[in-house]
Amino acid sequence: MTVLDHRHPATVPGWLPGATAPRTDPAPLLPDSSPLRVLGTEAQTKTDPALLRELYRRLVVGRRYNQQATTLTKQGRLAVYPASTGQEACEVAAALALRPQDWLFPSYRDTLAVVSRGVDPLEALTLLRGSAHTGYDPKATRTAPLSTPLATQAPHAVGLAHAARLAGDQTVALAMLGDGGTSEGDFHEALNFAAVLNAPVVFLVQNNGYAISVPLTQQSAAPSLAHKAVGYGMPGRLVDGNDAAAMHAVLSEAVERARAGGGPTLIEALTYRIEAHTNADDATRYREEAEVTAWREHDPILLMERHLRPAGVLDDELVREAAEEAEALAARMRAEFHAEPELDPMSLFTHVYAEMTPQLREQSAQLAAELAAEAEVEAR
Ligand SMILES: Cc1ncc(C[n+]2csc(CCOP(=O)(O)OP(=O)(O)O)c2C)c(N)n1
Repeated sequence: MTVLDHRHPATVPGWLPGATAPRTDPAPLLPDSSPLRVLGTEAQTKTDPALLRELYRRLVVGRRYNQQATTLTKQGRLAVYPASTGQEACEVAAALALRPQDWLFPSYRDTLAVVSRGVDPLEALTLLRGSAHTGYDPKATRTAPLSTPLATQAPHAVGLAHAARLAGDQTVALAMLGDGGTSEGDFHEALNFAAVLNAPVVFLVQNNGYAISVPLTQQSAAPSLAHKAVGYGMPGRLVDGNDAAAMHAVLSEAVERARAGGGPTLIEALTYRIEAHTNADDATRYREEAEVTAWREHDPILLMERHLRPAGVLDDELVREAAEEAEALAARMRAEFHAEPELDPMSLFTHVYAEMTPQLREQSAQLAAELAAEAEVEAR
């Protein structure tokens, strides 16, 4: 069998010969009409308590990581930080669902998934400090650089997954995107190739309601983003993105299905970006406070506390341990980010064009003059 073999026999009896007949019964690919939940349902009782505790611990540490990184932007220690506050369940479940040999393809909002995978926080945030470098070794960590151009990481993930399958190894690639990213051509091309090639790749779309200030209603008229999977011939899954146990269940199932040769899955996680888009954005200009308040009540950590306490899975000791670990991480971030990053502002102009444009030459001369003037003042 080659990877290009048609997998689905023609399903329309009596249709003309050739490959034009519909090849897939869409029903099994359709997402559920309501998002999957585990916490507070029968499924919670069947979930390994050790996994639930681990998810809780990572959520608490992840929340503190988000808070500390946001504070570092206010102190000028980080140039920009797109916080995943409120979306931590997606981030930590993504990291936990992968095996060490798998590859993660994150977007700029997914540093927590990268850190939760084991990459050093300082290294994971290098790019967001203003460096042109990724900070961590993608090959050693099996983690692609944070992608700022929307959805470009999706075809990269498909290419890597397809190559791994051809090489006969057991690697799965997970691409993380936002709802806005699903309007990009790269997203569609990636899904199409992934399904046609039966590549071992999972697409996780965190639908946090907004692409900066653009609400989803102005982005897509589809019944859900998960429905988009059907048109490409892969299953779509709809999940409560703030339910860490549900996120872990859906992601693990999709990752292991891909590993077993079952092909790609598109997962839409319904979640909410509690903070502004980045520290450079004012979210009060495009959304109501009541909306934020409602989502704060559906917070991923709160949800776990609400459902795991009565079940006896979460106790004071774990709450204290998680809080201590979170504070230790925050203290380490404060200490390590204290030093100024070694950046050469003039490097802004290198590797942009083989030959600089007249405008860039002018701007580069202007910056060089400003830096020289600054140095002269400092030398006095
Ligand atoms: C190809 C491309 N076009 C435009 C932008 C500018 N841009 C940066 S973030 C963003 C919104 C993305 O929203 P979404 O995909 O929902 O992700 P979120 O920020 O909510 O995580 C846009 C349009 C970009 N980074 N890349």
